[in-house]
Amino acid sequence: MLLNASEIEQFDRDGYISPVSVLKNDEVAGLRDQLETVEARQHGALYPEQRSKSYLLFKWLHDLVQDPRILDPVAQLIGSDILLWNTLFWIKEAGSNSFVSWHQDTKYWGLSSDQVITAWIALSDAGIDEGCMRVMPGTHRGEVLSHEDSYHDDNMLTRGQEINLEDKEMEAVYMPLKAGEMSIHNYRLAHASGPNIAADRRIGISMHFMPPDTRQIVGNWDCAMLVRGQDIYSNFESTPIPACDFDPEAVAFHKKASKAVNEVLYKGAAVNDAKL
Ligand SMILES: O=C(O)CCC(=O)C(=O)O
Repeated sequence: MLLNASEIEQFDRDGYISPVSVLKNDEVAGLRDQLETVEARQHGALYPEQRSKSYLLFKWLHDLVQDPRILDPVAQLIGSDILLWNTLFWIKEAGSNSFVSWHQDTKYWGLSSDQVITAWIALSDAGIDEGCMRVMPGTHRGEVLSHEDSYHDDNMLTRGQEINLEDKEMEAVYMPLKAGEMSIHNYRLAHASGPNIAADRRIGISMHFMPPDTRQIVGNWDCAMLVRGQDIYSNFESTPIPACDFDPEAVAFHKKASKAVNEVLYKGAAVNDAKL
């Protein structure tokens, strides 16, 4: 499952790689079933606060983020000492208008490193009709662009933050994925996604990995999970290991962790409409 030299070169030049095969069909079906069983118990949806730092709530996700098929390519890109900062669910229901406006995550996550990367794994097909991600190649090497907060109801981002790319949209590249595949992008790369006009839900999980010398420079406290190698810096508090889904100790920690992420993401915002 290792990346080849031209994929690594593309990642450096363009800021993304897609698709990378990770899970077999039966594995995808098993994970989707675990997620949808929880949703069914909760009247059909995750609660907003369950979208982030969810590897503390779901044992299966805690296991998934340590899968060598995900970590081997990540290690090729950022080195063999790896912290997981966050995971986020990105679920667009069939026929929904949910979208993600053009943005760069560097602007909002409060992380000091240029090397933070997002691995986004599909638990259902995520093609153009399903509203897959689009990226603007090379923007990870430029400035952090100016963002406006729109607070659009259908925008899945916390503040509906948006870069105006106007005439550049033609240069954007779609990253369609089959269920079980992932894309990887640098968190400074401008990215967006459109509505889901297909008949199935689009279920994605983003996993945010960083080298351990990264610091949280906006929030007073933050946590992360060491998924490979060593952390000689201890800039982030280590997260507990959930023994099962909704392990009480991990759930209590998740409350503090997701609140801390929420405070960083909404720092300076006019409105906190608690999308996470
Ligand atoms: O799922 C999407 O469409 C957007 C995801 C995203 O913005 C991210 O993973 O950083």
